[in-house]
Parts: sequence; structure tokens; C-alpha cells
Amino acid sequence: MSVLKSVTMAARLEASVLKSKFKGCLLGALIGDCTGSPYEGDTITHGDKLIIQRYYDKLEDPSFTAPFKSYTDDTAMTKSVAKFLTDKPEPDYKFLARLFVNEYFKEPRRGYGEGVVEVFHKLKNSKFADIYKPASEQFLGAGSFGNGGAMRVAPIALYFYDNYKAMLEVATNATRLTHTHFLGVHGALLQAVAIDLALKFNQNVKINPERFCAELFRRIRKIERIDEDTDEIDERDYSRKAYQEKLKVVEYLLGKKHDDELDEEVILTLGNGISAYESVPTAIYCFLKSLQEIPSIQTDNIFRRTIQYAVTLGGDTDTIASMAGAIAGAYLGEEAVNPYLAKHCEFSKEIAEMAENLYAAKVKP
Ligand code: AR6
Ligand code: MG
Repeated sequence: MSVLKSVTMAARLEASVLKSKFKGCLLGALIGDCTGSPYEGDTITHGDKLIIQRYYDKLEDPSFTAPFKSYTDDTAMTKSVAKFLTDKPEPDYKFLARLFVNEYFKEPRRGYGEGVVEVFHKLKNSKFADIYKPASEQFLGAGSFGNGGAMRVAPIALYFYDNYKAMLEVATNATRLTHTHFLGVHGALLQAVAIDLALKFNQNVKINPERFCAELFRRIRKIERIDEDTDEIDERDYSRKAYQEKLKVVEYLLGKKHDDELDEEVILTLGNGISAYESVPTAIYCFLKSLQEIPSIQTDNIFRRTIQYAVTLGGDTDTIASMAGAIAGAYLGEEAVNPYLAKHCEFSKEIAEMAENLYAAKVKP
């Protein structure tokens, strides 16, 4: 079945299925964040992969009673984005900026990026006079290309599931409050588009990874082109096609046989860093690769496999697993989420409620 046909079918998803997918998506974002954060910054060896397998086995074991895993800035900011959508009838970006800042000053030790903290201070000190100015001044005016916009975009992709144009517009404006570099913005849009596409697949229909990737490529090409037109870019600036190039690599890697060396190649070519460019395509790859069995990971569950695989790549594990988990959850819905795995994560009950509120705010009875 073609991707487009599947998407059309998905427009007719039953209400209960849609609600379950909203919850699956935000739970995926949370679980990837909480369970990935203990491995943040690590280089993962073959032995570590076995330990990570046992770690997830334990988290899914009903008799395991260790304290929960804490969430980080990924979830702190995702919470604010969800609230921004549910609490106001129209997008109010000053409200969102205030939510980000309040959340940060309430709990500053959630692992925020080093640059973005400066934006929060400037927003607060300027009393939110010009909400886009502090972000535009980052990195000597270049703007941040960190993955902070992408890691928190899931609620926007869900809320605007029926209005693609609005989804791209709101995701852009919400990202630019902290990230103005085009790689940061396009990365957030690619993550939103991936969630949107996954959401619209019937969870019982098998996704063809190559076709999914080709559809993403088609959509990101449009997004990267739009900016070329408006910004009068030098044609030789190939980085303006950065995400198209990355998706070509995703497709190439999907065609290769799995072994530990392939993981090395994934890290070298797609990346596992804190820039959007080195993490959003990686998260998409983690999801698409996990649609099939991975020899080093023992589970039948695609949702868990996606998150576990993302963590075994090391680097920015919490954010990459969070983004990959959001895509997997949007496809599979809440039913794919092991309740014990969820219970081991701080805020899992609350994030599921936030997903329900988001659904209720959108799909009025
Ligand atoms: N030039 C040089 N370095 C940059 C640039 C740039 N234009 N943009 C970003 N960086 P930041 P985030 C580097 O602070 O995106 C946390 O672990 C720079 O080293 O905007 O919100 C989160 O969980 C900068 O400090 O934060 C995310 O996983 C860093 O990228 C991750 O950090 C992050 O950019 C990114 O958070
Ligand atoms: Mg992170």
C-alpha cells in the first residue's frame, strides 16, 4: 500500500484509536527521556548493550520496585507546549515563552542545554518585551541549531493532526522562541512531520520503512525549498538540503545488514549529538529500523525496541530516545506501552492525562 493511501485511510481513524495514539506519542516521548537519561553522553560497548537489555527487561518486570527514573528538560518543555495548546483557544507565543521560563526557574536542574538558559534569563529580565529577540541573538546571531525545538514538538504534531499547514506554522513559531538557526527549525519540523505520518498509519498496517522514508524526504524537500526562496540563499550552500541528505543516509542504512559495526556507521553518518542535525534523522532511523527485529535486542514490542535501540547508540540518549519513542507511540498507540515500563517513569500518569486533555481540546464531542 502506498504511504499516501495509508495516510488517507488514517484520516478516518476511529476516535478511540486517535486518543490512544495521542497518549502513546506523549508516553513515548516521556519514557525515552526518563529511561534514556542515565546513559546520556555515554559511548556504548557491546557489553553495555547486554546491560541495557537487562535494564529494560527489569523495567518491564512487575516485581521490580526500584524508584522511578526522572525526566529531563525534554519533558519539562513538552509539558509547556501541551499546556500552551490546551489552555488558550489560539496560539499565544508569549504565553508559551512564559511557560518555558517559569518551568525553568522552578526546576533549573533538569539538564537544559547550555545556550538556551541564557535565552530564559533574557526573556525574564526583559519582561518578555520581544519574545523572539533573545533566541535570535544566540551564538553571535547565528541562532541555536540544538535539538531543543525538535524534542518538545510532539504535542503540536498531535494537536494539528488535521491541519498540516498550521502544524508547520505553529511548530516553526514555537521553535523560534529558543532556536532560530534553520537547522534547528527544520529539525523540529522534520520531527513533527515524522510524528504526523506515523500517527496516520493504522497501527495494524505494517509500515514499509523505505516508503515512509521516501514520503518524509518529499515533505522535507518542500520545507527546505520554501526557505531557499524566502532567504535568497547562495545556491552552493548545500547545507540548505541538510535533512534531505540525511534522509538519503537513513534509507541507505535501512538497507544494510545489522551488526555492531553498523551501529558505528550510524553514529558516524547520522550522529548521536545534541544538534538537531545529528539527532532528528537518527531518531527517525531508530524507529524505522525497529519495525523489524534487531538481533541484539530481545523483545517483540516495536515501541520498546525503538527506545532501547536509540539508547544503545549512546550520545544524547534521552533526547534521541524521546523523539524516537514519540514517533513509535504515535504509530502504535497506548496499547503498545508496557504499563510497568511507564510506571517507572516520573510523571507518566500526568503525561497521559495531558495527552487526553490535548485530545479533548482538539476533538470536541
Ligand atoms: N553554534 C555553535 N554551537 C551551537 C549552536 C551554534 N549556532 N547551536 C547550538 N550549539 P541549546 P537545546 C550547541 O543550548 O537545543 C540538552 O541535553 C551548543 O554547544 O540551544 O535546547 C537537551 O536535552 C549548545 O550549548 O540547547 C538537548 O538534548 C548546544 O548545542 C540538548 O541539550 C545545545 O543548544 C540540546 O538542548
Ligand atoms: Mg537531552
